[in-house]
Amino acid sequence: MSALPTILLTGFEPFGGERINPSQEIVRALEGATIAQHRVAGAILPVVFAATLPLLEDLIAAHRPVLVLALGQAGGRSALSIERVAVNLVDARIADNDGAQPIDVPVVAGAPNAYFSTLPVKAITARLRTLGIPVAPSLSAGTFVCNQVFYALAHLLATRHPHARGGFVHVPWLPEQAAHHPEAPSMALDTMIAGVRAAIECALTTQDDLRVSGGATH
Ligand code: PCA
Repeated sequence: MSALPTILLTGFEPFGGERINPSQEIVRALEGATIAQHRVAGAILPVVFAATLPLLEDLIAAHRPVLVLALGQAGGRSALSIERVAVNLVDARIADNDGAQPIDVPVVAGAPNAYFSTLPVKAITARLRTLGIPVAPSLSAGTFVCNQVFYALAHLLATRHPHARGGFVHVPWLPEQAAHHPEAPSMALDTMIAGVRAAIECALTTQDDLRVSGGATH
């Protein structure tokens, strides 16, 4: 086992009729890497509502990460989306990979309505922009399995692992996926990998987030 502290990086299997999921490809590329004296452990999650919470619990227990970054595909977005808010709400527009389509139920009954990312969202956005990587802070991770993972992660960290930090980044389609969705934006895999690596490095080396505007008027 490595003596370096661990970062847990998660991605998802393909869903919604796609044959690939860029988040899975990014995890495959970065697992085993060393970033700012930390070792990256990777895991691929199923796009299944029922599986996410127990799986995350097991992964955190096994790796004891100091930082968890979860990744997911957001087809149609043009930039890496650094998510700020996880909501305690599931409202599935499509069925998950197990055929389940829960509507208007909480991720964790009785838990807070929302959690904020504990990663420095603004600093990460600024860093990636300097590197020439399309990026934007995002105020909604949706209400599907990605938001569920983000919420479950934030809840687990807040209630059981307060010293670990965690957040979520949505990534666009890869060009080979966008080719099947006319006019849809995409991003090259190498750009995504560079962006996620820089986001992790920034999170590990930044304690206080930047106080710059990154909000939305609507
Ligand atoms: N994206 C979906 C779930 C899995 C993924 O990669 C989402 O945004 O909820």
